[in-house]
Amino acid sequence: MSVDFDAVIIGAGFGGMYMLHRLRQKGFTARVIEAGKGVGGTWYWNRYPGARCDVESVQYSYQFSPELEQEWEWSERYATQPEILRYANHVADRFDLRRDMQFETRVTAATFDEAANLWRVETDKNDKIAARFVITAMGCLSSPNTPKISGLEDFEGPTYHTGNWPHEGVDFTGKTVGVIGTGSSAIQSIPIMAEQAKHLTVFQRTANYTVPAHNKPLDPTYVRQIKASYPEMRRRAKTKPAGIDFTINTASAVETPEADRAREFQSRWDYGGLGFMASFGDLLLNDDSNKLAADFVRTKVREVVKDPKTAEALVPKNIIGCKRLCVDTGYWQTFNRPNVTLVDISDAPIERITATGLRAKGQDYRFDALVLATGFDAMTGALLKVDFRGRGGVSLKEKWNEGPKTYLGLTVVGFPNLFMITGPGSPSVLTNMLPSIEQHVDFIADCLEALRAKGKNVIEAEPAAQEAWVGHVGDVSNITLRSTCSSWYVGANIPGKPRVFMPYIGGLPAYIQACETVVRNDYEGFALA
Ligand code: N01
Repeated sequence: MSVDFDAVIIGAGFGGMYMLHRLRQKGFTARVIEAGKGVGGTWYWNRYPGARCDVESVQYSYQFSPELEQEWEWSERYATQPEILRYANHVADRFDLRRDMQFETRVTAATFDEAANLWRVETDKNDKIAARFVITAMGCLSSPNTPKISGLEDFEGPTYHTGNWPHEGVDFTGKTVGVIGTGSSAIQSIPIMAEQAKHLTVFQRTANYTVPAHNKPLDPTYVRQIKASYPEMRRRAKTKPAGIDFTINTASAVETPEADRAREFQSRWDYGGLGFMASFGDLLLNDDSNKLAADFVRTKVREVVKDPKTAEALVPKNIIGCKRLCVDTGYWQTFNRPNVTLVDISDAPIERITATGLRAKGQDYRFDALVLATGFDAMTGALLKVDFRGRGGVSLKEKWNEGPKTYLGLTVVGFPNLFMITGPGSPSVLTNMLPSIEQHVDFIADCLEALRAKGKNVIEAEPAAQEAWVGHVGDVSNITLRSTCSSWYVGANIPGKPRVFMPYIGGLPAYIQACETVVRNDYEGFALA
């Protein structure tokens, strides 16, 4: 039985683009199917004001091509969404990727044909494609969550979701705006929207931790130094749990003398960014250490926000690092503006959306436009929108009824020849996504090449190997405080979603080692046929 392509790749974000490039280099044929009109994935959809990456631009970039590294010029410490999208388009042009991409098309179903050992892929444009392998590159945060608040359809003004922002932009000048949510997307967009809007009302269910970005234009001397030593920086980054090259202090916060501790927190704060969580080695392991870091940030809120009642509402109450730490520019300062109101809804959910705004805590709020900064059905949401059917016609949805189970976050028992880039059970969202994506793509491309060399055309995870990996992912997550609180990491933001800590928290170096051992032992844990 003939195949149309060796592989169908779903998604033209950073994962899908590099996957196509690597497969071509190895002589495989592939077709990328992408729902959007262009490349970029996350950076194609998340166009809300203020969107930028919380990993520094020189690190949030591909490393597979030294030429690309040298020729691309990042302009700021943290790149904006438009700049990252320009980079994605540059990569697509430079490596001539578009000729194997089909845009404005959604994969709706993929069924494994056991007789022919291939996948039959269907799209919303009525394509029927036969491919030996299917590789998902759909992103971990790509299925926007619109909460089921009653009356949402009654609102007469425009409603925007940060994860699916209009491409032409939105001008809030002279408008009153309501924002639901205070996660990373909200924390980045609220300061910009507040500058434009006549009045901004922010509805906050959970106060969040945020650290200043101290964003700035990149100094040409610094860029020259980075470019002269890119391989060393990338190598160092791969030895760090998050795949980001920053200094990790392994000392315990509680065991460090108070003055030294305060100095460490303050210097991390002054430097800015996600490295704050690396101030001490036990912030996510020891309640008391976590509280010391949390209290440091709580003090900062009170120092910045002038109205004591608003400041207390903005003080985060849960553990620091439970949710992904946010990185902001002027977030708390925004609440000192006369045109911004914070409504604390932590003790009572929004009652309903109305034609003119919303009703919360017995009070009606009116606004012209509503912004939902309400996040995503993370890690499994996009995957389960496709009707994947493996052996015996069993659906992935059924298989993951009690939460996702994978071998290495890459494959699933009963779904031969299906690979996931940054799937649940891989480090993905707990790391710098770019090096994690490249590691997965290289693993998959090498695997396909090894199969070809062996004259095999089917690879499938073995049940015992998957059980062992799922057990390991669970065991390491139980060591950290992160698994003890509610976040999208455990699916807590989606009503009815099984509570499972989805990403692998053992760190990128441990994960790379696990994958390398599997390859060295001739694809241990996989059955080849
Ligand atoms: O989404 P979130 P996000 N009523 O889930 C609230 C990445 N990211 O889009 O916390 C009222 O964090 C919800 O409240 P609560 C990053 O990994 C990266 O902001 O559930 N409120 C919360 O405040 C991040 O972690 C960058 O109580 C409701 C908010 O909506 C991830 O994307 C930038 C509600 C959702 O916050 C997701 O961030 C942006 C309801 N019914 C995002 N339902 C970078 O810098 C939800 N909420 C790379």
